[in-house]
Amino acid sequence: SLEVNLEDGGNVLYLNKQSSASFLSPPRIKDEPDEDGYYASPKEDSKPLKRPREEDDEDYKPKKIKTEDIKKSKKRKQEEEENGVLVVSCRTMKANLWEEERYPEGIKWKFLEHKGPVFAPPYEPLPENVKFYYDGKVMKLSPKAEEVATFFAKMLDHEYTTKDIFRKNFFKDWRKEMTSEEKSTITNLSKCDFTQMSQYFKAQSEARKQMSKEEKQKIKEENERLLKEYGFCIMDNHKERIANFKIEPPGLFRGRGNHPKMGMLKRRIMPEDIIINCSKDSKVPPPPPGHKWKEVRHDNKVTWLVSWTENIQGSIKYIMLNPSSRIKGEKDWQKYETARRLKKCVDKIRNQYREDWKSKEMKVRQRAVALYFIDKLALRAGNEKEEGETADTVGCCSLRVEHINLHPELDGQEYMVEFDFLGKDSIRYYNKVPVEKRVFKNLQLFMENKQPEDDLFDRLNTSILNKHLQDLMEGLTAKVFRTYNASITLQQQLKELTTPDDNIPAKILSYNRANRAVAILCNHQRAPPKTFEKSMMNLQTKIDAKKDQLADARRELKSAKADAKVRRDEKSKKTVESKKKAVQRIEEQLMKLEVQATDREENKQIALGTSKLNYLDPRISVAWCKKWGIPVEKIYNKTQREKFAWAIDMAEDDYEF
Ligand SMILES: *[C@@H]1O[C@H](CO)[C@@H](O)[C@H](O)[C@H]1NC(C)=O
Ligand SMILES: *[C@@H]1O[C@H](CO)[C@@H](O)[C@H](O)[C@H]1NC(C)=O
Ligand SMILES: *[C@@H]1O[C@H](CO)[C@@H](O)[C@H](O)[C@H]1NC(C)=O
Ligand SMILES: *[C@@H]1O[C@H](CO)[C@@H](O)[C@H](O)[C@H]1NC(C)=O
Ligand SMILES: CC(=O)N[C@H]1CO[C@H](CO)[C@@H](O)[C@@H]1O
Repeated sequence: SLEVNLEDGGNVLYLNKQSSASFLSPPRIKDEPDEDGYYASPKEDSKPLKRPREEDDEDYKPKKIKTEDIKKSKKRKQEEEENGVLVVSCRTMKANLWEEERYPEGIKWKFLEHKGPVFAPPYEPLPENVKFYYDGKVMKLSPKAEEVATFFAKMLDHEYTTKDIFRKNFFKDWRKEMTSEEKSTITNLSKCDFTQMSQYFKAQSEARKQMSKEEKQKIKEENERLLKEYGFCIMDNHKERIANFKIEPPGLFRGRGNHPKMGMLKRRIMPEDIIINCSKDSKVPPPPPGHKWKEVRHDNKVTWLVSWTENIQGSIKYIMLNPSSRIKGEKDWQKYETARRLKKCVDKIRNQYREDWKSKEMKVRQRAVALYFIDKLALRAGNEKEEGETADTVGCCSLRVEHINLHPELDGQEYMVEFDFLGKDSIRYYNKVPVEKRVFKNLQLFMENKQPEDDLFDRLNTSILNKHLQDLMEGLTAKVFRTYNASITLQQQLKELTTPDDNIPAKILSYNRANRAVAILCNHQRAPPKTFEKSMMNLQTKIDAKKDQLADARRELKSAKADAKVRRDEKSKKTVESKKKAVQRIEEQLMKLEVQATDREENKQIALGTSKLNYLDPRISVAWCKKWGIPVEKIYNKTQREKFAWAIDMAEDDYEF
């Protein structure tokens, strides 16, 4: 029997328990002969997997990519040099990547020395005149209880503090910090009045904004001192920047979305929580006076310098090197080299999975359809949850029947699959895509006799899929498909969208458009920033003012011209020239503003950062900049330039992904 759900305009078909897939097929294809045997059920080769909820594919560590690639590149460089091809100078990162001594598999360093972390400043009690009230009466809190109360007070204007879960978690953890007397008095959070505290912190942050130049300079100097002392380590023969040498201060956990742990107390990290990693022959950093490290170890198979376990999720936190460091840069470089290898064998892989759609084994068919989704839709393999994240997010392998709807025909297209599920970071993935007939039919088959909450791919899990990917190509993971597709798409888009005669702002607009095409592909959407409307309005005001200015300038030019016609002297000729220039200049400024507005509007709901940082081979962008004479600063900010230092050094203007 067939149930038609009319709520969605009658478009969506839900199968009930007994329904068979063939009901769903449109008459046109229903009775078609099955030329390849794919319409009949494949062999029941195995029972559906019993599996725990999905694991993270980040955890899946493919075999390392080896030095051969590096050597090959080096050889190619050499050949080019010998053939008289101009080779740009090798600077730091390049030199590091190619020339440096390689260590045996798994060894990350031989010497490591650093100063340990910088701890959050100790708690400073509130001044006497800042009062806390309980049930209308002033109450002096003990230092520990007061500290935790200030965390809440600082967030008072935030929506979080109105959320039930947040309040409940906070109150529970806060009570743990109270004296027994406080505990017996303070029993109802709604009776707590944090207003004075909140006002005090607001006044403080206001005061910080009003600081004098000298005071600001002092803070800056102190930060620079800390950076100089703690911000660098010696790893082998290099002085490297450390990414996050300051430990986060305590506070209340926020979490993304409706995280069940929001509001819980994020404890202060003490030296006794800290594991130090450094080499045996280095100077071990001394713990702060009166304290001890939890442990000092000498593990050169890892790249972290300091680690501890945070109390909310129980996850391990690390202090690592800056992305610009040799180790990070090399990893990044390898990632894109892997994606470039995929480019060479992707056709073969595609042919293979298309064959597998017809397999006699259910397992193989499911794998092949999943692979098709990963390739075509850039879906993630498993659900990469944030550590401890409990939201119901899924990836390709963990898709459930309820996450897709099949439409034999929709929007004038055949074999449409409608996806609707929460992906990584609880971002909704909604997409309607036409798929190949075989994929469609297989999906019907996979959904047969299943409940909405059943697994779509019941004979597949992330490890099986990842293992298969490894067999197809060394180092291949679902992510590599994304990286490959994103990078190649960027390259194509840049070629298509860049107009040689455009000026720099227009070229940058094209670059951003190419970037957006990729971000859309990767589903990197975002809610429009809160400040969006306001900043758009400001920009519009500027544009309007510029237009008025232009009109004035044009009027002046016109009258100068009229004047020159009458007088016909050198002076009025010069005036016309300068008025002409003024008009041109204002026109350019106006255009720049208009381009900016277009860019911002188009960017409203797209987060460019993620793909820029994680999926796009930076050499493509750098090469584009070099080719068109665009300063790299226009497309990468400082952080990004540090991360991509290796690419900025390496890529030439004709680099091809
Ligand atoms: C995935 O399935 C395979 C085969 O049944 C099994 O050996 C493996 O433990 C499963 N992995 C996970 C993480 O469930
Ligand atoms: C907590 O205090 C609020 C405000 O005074 C009150 O409305 C609420 O009923 C109290 N809750 C309990 C459980 O006493
Ligand atoms: C990249 O993904 C898109 C979206 O599925 C697809 O249309 C395109 O063909 C892919 N490009 C390559 C080169 O794989
Ligand atoms: C650079 O841009 C990224 C977003 O891609 C942002 O997170 C970072 O703070 C920016 N850094 C600087 C120095 O502006
Ligand atoms: C993972 C780990 O703990 N590795 C090493 C850390 O350092 C100690 C002390 O040198 C070693 O015993 C561990 O094997």
